[in-house]
Amino acid sequence: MTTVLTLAVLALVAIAIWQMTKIFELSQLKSEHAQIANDEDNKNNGYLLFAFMVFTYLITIFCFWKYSKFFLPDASSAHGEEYDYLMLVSFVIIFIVQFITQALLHYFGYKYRGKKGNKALFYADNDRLEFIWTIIPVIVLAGLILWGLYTWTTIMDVNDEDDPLIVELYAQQFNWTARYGGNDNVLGQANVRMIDIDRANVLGLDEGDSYATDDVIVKELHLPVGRKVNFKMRSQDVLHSAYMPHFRAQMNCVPGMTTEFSFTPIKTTEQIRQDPDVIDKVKRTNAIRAERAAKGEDNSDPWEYDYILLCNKICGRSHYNMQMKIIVETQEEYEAWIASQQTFGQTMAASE
Ligand SMILES: [Cu+2]
Repeated sequence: MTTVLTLAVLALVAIAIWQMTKIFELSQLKSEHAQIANDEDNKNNGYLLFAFMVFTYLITIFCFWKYSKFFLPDASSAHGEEYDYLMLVSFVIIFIVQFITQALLHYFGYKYRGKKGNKALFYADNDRLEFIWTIIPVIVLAGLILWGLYTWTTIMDVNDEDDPLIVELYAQQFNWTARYGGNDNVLGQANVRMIDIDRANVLGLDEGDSYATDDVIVKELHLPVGRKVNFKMRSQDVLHSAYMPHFRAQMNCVPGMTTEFSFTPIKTTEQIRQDPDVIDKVKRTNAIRAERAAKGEDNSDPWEYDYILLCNKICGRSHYNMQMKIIVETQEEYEAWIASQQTFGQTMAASE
């Protein structure tokens, strides 16, 4: 690393000296070798401008064609649809505007390139033109911002309407733990100071709190489809971020406080696996894995598509692997699963 930095510094110093000598030469005003652009240079630069525009358009089209298969599938949460739509409309507008303005910019750069004897036209102002190019962006941007603010406040409104399932997401370097409120759907009090690893009280639940006794602590997040979930996020050590891309959900987990996010899953894991884009992605991935298996390499087991909770704040060395599987299932499947889990009270009793 030090070697790279030293080389970089040396290279930069060399460039600085080279540039300084050039400035010095230019200041000498030797007309023969003066580095002032002539008609030929201007023409070349004009063509290069055009070429650059074609290049940016082509690379954009190429990237869409080649990489759009890596996009996330359609949103699996109720609010996600609106969120995606807002994003799509914003991008379409940006694309149209950038297409027109970049074309004009590069075309005029070419058309009015420097030519000997050419004189710039002095054009004071045009009120109507200025009015048009001010008022249109004002209306479009105001519309987008208002719509965005409305969507934002709707998404960020965490309330207790519609009997939401209460789930705690607990972040620590470098894993996730989930906690359900149990039969009463109320989370018991908890604090990092009450963590007792020896007695398996990994989340620091208050053993004296009757609400905590029936809490269920798990390493895999199960959610019933169609029911609103209110997440309460905590962190044990540093800033983490609970990121559930398929549900268009993300919320920071901050040590010393509880943050919240709420969404309703609308597609089960089984349903998302039937999505054509997902089927295609699984096929491609498993083709790579089959190749690996043939060569006897690691990481070659067939892969199944799953929802996932990721950490989206670089929180330390193993941040990249801080994840938890999310399973969205029917109400019956969910009930069967939660009933098969041990409660906090049972775990504590077992550790006595
Ligand atoms: Cu993290």
